[in-house]
Amino acid sequence: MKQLKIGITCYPRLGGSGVVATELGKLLAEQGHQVHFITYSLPFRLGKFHKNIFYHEVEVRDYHVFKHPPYDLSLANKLAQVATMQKLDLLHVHYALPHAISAFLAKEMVGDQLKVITTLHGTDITILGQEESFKDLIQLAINKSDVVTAVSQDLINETKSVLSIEKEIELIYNFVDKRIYNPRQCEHLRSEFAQPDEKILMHISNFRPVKRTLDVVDIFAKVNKKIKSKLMLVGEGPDLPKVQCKVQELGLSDDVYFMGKQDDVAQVISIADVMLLPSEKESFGLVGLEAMACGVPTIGSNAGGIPELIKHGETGYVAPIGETGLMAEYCLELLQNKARYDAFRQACIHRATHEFCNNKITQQYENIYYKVLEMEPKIEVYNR
Ligand code: GMT
Repeated sequence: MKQLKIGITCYPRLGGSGVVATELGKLLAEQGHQVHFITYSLPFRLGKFHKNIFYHEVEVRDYHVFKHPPYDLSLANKLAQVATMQKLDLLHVHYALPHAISAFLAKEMVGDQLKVITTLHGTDITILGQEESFKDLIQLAINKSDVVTAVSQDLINETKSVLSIEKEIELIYNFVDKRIYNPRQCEHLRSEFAQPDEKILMHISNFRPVKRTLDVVDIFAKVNKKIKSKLMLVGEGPDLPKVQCKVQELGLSDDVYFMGKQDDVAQVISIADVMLLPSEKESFGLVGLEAMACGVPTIGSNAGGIPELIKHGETGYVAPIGETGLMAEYCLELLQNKARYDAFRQACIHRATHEFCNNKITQQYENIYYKVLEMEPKIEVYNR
C-alpha cells in the first residue's frame, strides 16, 4: 500500500475537532504515512516525537494597513508552500471555516493534483452555517472540497438542509485510541475525591452556552438529594462563573470540585461513575465516547448526534434538551442498581471497542484518501 504525504490543518489549541485531527495524524503516522501538521501553534495533543510527523507553523503577517491580520490568507499561502515543497498528496482540513477556504485557495495555487478533504465537526455548520455572513462561504468550501466528511448522520442532515448542499457527505464518526481510553483501576485516586459509598458524577467541556452547564448543576442537585455523591467539573469557559454562583447558591460547594483544564483525560474519567452531557447542540460528543471507552455510561440530551453515540437504555440514557428532572431520574436508576450499572458498563466497553476504535476509523479515512487519489482501498484489518 502506498504511503501518503498528508497535510493536516485544525484548531490546535482546544476543542474536539483539534483532538480528533491530532489523534488521526498520529495514527496515520503509525501506519507509515508522512504527516505534516500546518497550524498556528503546536497541536496540544501531539505529545511524543514520531519520525513521520512534521510541524509547519503558520505565521500571520501584520502590516500597518491591515485592521485585522489575515490569518486565512497566511494559512492558504503556507498550505500551498508546504504542499509544493513536500509534494503532498492531499490536505485534510478539520472545521470548514476558514480551513476549507484556505485549502481551496492553496489548491488553486498548486494545481488539481492536490486533493482537499474537509471534515465538518459541528459548530462550523450548526452555528456559523446559520449566519448569513458565512453561509455562502461555507457552501463554497464544501462544494470545492474533493471529499467532505462529517462526524454524525445528524450533522450530514443538518448540513444538507441548512446549506442546501447536494454534494455527497461521507459519515465518519469520532474515535478513541483504545490503548489510552480503557477501564483503569484507580481506587487510590478516586478515594482522594469521594468516600467509598459516594458516587461521582462528572462533566467535561469548554463551558460554552451550548453545553448547558447550568443543567449539569441542576441534575447533580437532584441526584445529591437522594444519594451521597460528588460532582467533578473539568474544563473552563465563559459559563464557568455562572456555574460557580449556582453551586454556591444551592449550598453544594462541599460536594462539587472545579478541576479546571486537565491533560490526562482518560485518568480523570476513570474515577467517574456517570458522565453528564446535557448539550443544546452536539454534533457527536467526543467526551461521551471517551467515557464509554473507559466503561463510564453517559446521561445526556438527545441533541444532534448524541443518540447515534449513546444507545439509550444500553450504554446510557438520552432525554429531551433541558429535561434535567428526567436526566436525574436516569442517573438514579443506574447508580442505585448495581446489576444494571454493570451491564451498562460492559456494553459501553464493547460498543466503544467495536464501533468507534482507532483502527476502524483510521482505515475509513485512509480509504477515502486512496479513493480520491484513485488508488486501491485498504482491506479491513481491524478486529470486529
Ligand atoms: O464541543 C465543542 O465545543 C468543541 C467542538 C470543536 O469544534 O472542536 O467539538 C465539535 O467537534 C467534536 C469532534 O468532532 C465533536 O465531538 C463535538 O460534538 C463538536 N461540538 C459540538 O457540536 C458543539
